[in-house]
Amino acid sequence: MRLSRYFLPVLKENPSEAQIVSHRYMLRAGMIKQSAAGIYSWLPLGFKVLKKIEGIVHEEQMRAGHIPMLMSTMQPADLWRESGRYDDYGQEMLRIKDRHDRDMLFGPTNEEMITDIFRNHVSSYKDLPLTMYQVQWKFRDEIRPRFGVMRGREFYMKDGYNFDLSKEDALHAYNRHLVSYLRTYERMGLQAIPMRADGGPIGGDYTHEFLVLAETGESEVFYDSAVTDLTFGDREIDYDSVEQCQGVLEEFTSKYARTDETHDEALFNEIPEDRRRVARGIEVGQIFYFGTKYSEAMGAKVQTPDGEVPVHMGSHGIGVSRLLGAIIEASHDDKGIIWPEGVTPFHCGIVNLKQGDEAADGACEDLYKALVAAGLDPLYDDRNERAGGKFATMDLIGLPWRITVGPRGLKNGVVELTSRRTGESEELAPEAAVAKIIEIYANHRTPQGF
Ligand code: P5A
Repeated sequence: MRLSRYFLPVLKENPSEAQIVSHRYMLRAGMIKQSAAGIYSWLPLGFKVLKKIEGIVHEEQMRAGHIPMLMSTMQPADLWRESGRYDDYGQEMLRIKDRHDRDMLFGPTNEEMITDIFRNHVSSYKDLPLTMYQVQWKFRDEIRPRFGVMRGREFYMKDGYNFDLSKEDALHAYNRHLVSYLRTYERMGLQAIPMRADGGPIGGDYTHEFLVLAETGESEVFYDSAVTDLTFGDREIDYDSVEQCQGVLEEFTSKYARTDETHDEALFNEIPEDRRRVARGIEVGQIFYFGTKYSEAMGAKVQTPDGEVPVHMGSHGIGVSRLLGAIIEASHDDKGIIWPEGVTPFHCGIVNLKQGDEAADGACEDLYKALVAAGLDPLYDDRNERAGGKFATMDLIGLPWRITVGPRGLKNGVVELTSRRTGESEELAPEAAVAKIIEIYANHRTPQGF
């Protein structure tokens, strides 16, 4: 993309409504525009990152054997009357009447709808196990929408649902989700710690939240600092293996790590004092096993050799739009965002220090074309602007790598390659800079962006 033809409405001033750094930078970098409290339009740069995150989520879900689909955002109230949640959900549910005076709602989650699909089409235990998921807009009329996309009213969620014959099978699905979530967050450059949590309105008392530690997080958390030493890395895992998934779950959840709702002071005090941590975190996902809560209420049963039984279920959510905020909270400095390679909107920036200079323009064009030919997505700042302004924009929007091209360097046959994270630069031939960028992204293969 050439910046002169892109839509990147960068703000020079700090927007007064933004209380935390991720919200401030998302507004300043022209990523989102609020349309009403807690409701946002995704401008091109924000949309690109949102789709990268969604792409990683899809890849990791499908790797775990889960099946993508898409349900409607509008739901009939009757489904929720069957489960008993229509009244329970209260003011957080956006209720709408259609022209025939029928009660509808904008879905805050989809347990009822997927259970309805299941009971209509599945009747034999031979069709189990089954896990389907979607990435879809949700609406929750939050009492206090705040911090931009972090607590929105309209937000983007990956929500998945498993159907199993027994509790044992459903717990394998639970463990499999825990493993796939660990991989998912690490690919986004995040450490998200699974913590024992509370089922809330979804239900079930077997549930973990995934938390990214951040001072601006809305949840208070208590943990053994040893949990922060754990990383999943690039280990191979067989998602069908009960033992392997169980092993990972035990490794990542046996140390004390809990949200305030489930915190137990006596257990916490058993941790050596120098390892006890009380901190704040951003909840970027949650997994649940709730057994037959919905299947019994809604008649989702399967025929087995021993008769008809209700299926065991769980659901699993990732806050896809919230993740943008979480990643920025975890990765920024006072000049702007620092995107991890896995989710960056453009792979690198190209800054032309002297637009209109024949050598500089030509070198930038060549670099741009070579990167595109390698399947990469560079952002070329070809505007007729001062170098200082170009650098400030690149720093704000946070591309992890920048190639700077100027007539002086070109006389010596070099351009400058700079890391946004460390600020370190090296001079090298343009072809070598391209080769280096290609090499960097060979290890951060991300789904095709928009
Ligand atoms: C699991 C999937 C559920 O809704 N039903 C389907 C289950 N879980 S949850 O924990 O309530 O939500 C899943 C994740 O969505 C994100 N999230 C939000 N993101 C932005 N704004 C909000 N208002 C919001 N509410 C929830 C969180 O990341 C949460 O973990």
